[in-house]
Amino acid sequence: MIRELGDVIPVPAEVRPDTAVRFHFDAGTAIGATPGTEQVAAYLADILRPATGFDLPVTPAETPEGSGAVALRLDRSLADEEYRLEITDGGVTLTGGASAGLFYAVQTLRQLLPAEIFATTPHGIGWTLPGGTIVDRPRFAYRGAMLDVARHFFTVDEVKSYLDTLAQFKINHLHLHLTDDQGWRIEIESWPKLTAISGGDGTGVDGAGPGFYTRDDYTEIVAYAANRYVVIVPEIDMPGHVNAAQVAYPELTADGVAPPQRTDTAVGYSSLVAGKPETYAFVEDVLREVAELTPGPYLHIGGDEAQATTAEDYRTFIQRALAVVTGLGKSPVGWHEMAAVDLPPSAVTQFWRIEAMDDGTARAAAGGGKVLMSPADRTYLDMKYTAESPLGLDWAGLLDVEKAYGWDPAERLPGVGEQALLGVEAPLWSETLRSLADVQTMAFPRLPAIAEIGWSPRESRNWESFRHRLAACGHRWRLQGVAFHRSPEVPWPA
Ligand code: IFG
Repeated sequence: MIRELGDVIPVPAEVRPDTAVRFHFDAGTAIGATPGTEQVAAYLADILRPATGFDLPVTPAETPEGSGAVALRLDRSLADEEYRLEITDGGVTLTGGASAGLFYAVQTLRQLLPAEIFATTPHGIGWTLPGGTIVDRPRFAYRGAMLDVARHFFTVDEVKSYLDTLAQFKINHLHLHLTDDQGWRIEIESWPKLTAISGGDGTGVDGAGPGFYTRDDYTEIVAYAANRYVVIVPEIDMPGHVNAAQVAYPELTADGVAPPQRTDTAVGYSSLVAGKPETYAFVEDVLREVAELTPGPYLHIGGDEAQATTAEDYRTFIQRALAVVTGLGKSPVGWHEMAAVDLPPSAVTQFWRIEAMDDGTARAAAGGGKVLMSPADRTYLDMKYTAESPLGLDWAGLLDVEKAYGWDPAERLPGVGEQALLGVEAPLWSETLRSLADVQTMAFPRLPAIAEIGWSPRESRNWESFRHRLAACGHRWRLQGVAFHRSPEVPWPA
């Protein structure tokens, strides 16, 4: 069964089918890599070889004409993430503005092959691509997912698996929520007890989340993400959500007494002390060490649910924390409460609540600041699909696939239009999650909906088309061992 050229998630910007044309991969197909495309060419060969059983040799090709039937080339006149995919009887040409665009051309090409391309052993099925041309580019620069590894810890391999799947939908940022009341999940050499105590046994919700990333682990995640053109955004949540830090270092509390370890799911009860010098020694050391390990431009400082911090202390603290981040040469990201203070130009406000009006975010946008849209009622993947969902919460309402798809970030907040938007991000909080399968079940198929909102032209989005394109993902996820929710909204094949 030949797929339609536009049968891709996210739906491409321009699809020009040529139904008179097909391209068939066969044992003689070669891949030609023009200068600068070698890494993506090797990646393309790697992902096609197992299921096809073809050699698919990669040969250097000075020009596309001199290459094999599949040619990769760069065209610097395109934007980095922009690509062109041209499929003719005689060959396939993948053109990218940079390697990222080429990588996305490969993701699209793979989606146009039969689902069996995800098999790990050779299948005799015909490896045929529909003919025509796709020209594609993202609507927003930031298409993100967030994984809460504090309430429940997920191993390096589990994070890698999540990266493998989300990269297929052209998601290009993974925000790791590394610290919270229940656990501290990243090693800080200058404050070793943060993980020695609050990354150890018994940490996490119900004590079920022990674990932390060493500096090497975190570096491994960053590198793995980068090879999939995903930027890691680390979050150190402050001044609230700090009980785990205070258990490890009581000097971070007002009275110097360590609070009890917390394994429940309450929020809003802990706070750093804005008036104590120890607080800023802590903040400076932690953010410096995280910045050293983070090649990406963003450091997320949290800022949410600081009910145990007075408004004045909150402003004092946030202003100093913002200065530490910009002093490290990074762009600060914060949940939208941060917009209570005047923000530096590079700051990104992450909108997360469900009230339509939030003048802090609108004020930040009016000041030229960028906004990252994560309205909980549309993007929080820890919301239950239905009341019967065994996993997840429901404080922001139930979130089925159609609701996750049927909204637009430019219409969400008065005063926050297209130009103010950096993009969208789908957070997945882990209070109720205990395994990678739980993460996948909550993320798929709703994360692809957020990915399409972040990537595709607004006018090309269509629920009927999307739900049918989603149906084709079911077989692919099964072949990859990715758990997913068989939502009745999607016409999954038998
Ligand atoms: N809100 C809290 C999270 C998490 C979430 C669960 C934010 C920014 C509810 N803060 O969302 O820590 O508990 O849905």
